[in-house]
Amino acid sequence: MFTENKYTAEPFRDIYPSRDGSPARLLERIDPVLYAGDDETAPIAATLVKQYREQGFVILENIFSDREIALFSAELERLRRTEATDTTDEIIREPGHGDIRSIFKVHESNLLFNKLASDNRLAGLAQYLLADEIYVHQSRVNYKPGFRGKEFYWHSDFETWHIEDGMPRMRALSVSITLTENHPYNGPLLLIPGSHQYYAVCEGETPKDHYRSSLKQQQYGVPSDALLQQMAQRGGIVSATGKAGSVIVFDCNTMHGSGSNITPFPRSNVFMVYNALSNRVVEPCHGLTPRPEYLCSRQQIKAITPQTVDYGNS
Ligand code: 6CS
Ligand code: FE
Repeated sequence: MFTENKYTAEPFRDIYPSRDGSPARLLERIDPVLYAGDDETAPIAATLVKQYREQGFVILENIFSDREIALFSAELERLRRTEATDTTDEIIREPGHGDIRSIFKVHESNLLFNKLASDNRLAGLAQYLLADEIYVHQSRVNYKPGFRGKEFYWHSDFETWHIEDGMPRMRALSVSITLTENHPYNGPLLLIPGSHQYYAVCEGETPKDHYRSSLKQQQYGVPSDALLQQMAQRGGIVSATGKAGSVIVFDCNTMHGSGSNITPFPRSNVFMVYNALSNRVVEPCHGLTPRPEYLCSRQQIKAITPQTVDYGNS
């Protein structure tokens, strides 16, 4: 599919086409996974860097202390209570009963999570893996409440961020901090090892204001059953279980999702999405209207300086 490049009036080929009427298929990834130099200067063990490069994700245990997790969890509970009746767009509610599903842009709206965004354990690692200055493309807390927390269907974040936000290349990653125990049974993040090496072209046309439905239940920008089966048969499926205080680091293109939570045990995580400054978003694909700032930093792109953060009694 060719689209006009307004600068050169030359058609340029989108190297990661999707939702353009072309058939569902897997394309080879063109971008590197790891932009960093050698593994020896990494802030994490070389074996973990190797795992991230080969699998598209790595689970780091015991990164945040019990006291830090208690602070983050108390803040999540405070937000859940104080935002109970709030109708701002940044708050996404579960379909039906209306429990809070996600709150976006917490790195801007919340002092504690603003500090967390520059925490060296997260931002320093992202800066190493992406080998560039970084900024927060998106942040959110996912509550995945007990009893009725709904699933997040399979998707590649990059496919959405490329098509709907205009993220040019695969030079971004997510970190998910587990605030509650992620058990095998309360809707943990599911990831397909090695899936980051293939770009799953999705069918269908993006509806207007797609985010108003996709953040509750995603139906566009999801892989076909056949492609999902192919990737899962090739790489298997890993359930990112772990104690609170773990950090799941995953590449922007790693296929992932999570099941519903019908247990009494919430599965709450904080997500920070770091994008390389050289990969800042441009216009969305297919002439789509840019998504709101709380989903995609566009007007407020600020480089992050990783630092040691003392959360004190904040
Ligand atoms: O549309 C997005 O940006 C969001 N959707 C999902 C399911 N994952 C990434 C992101 O939070
Ligand atoms: Fe996602």
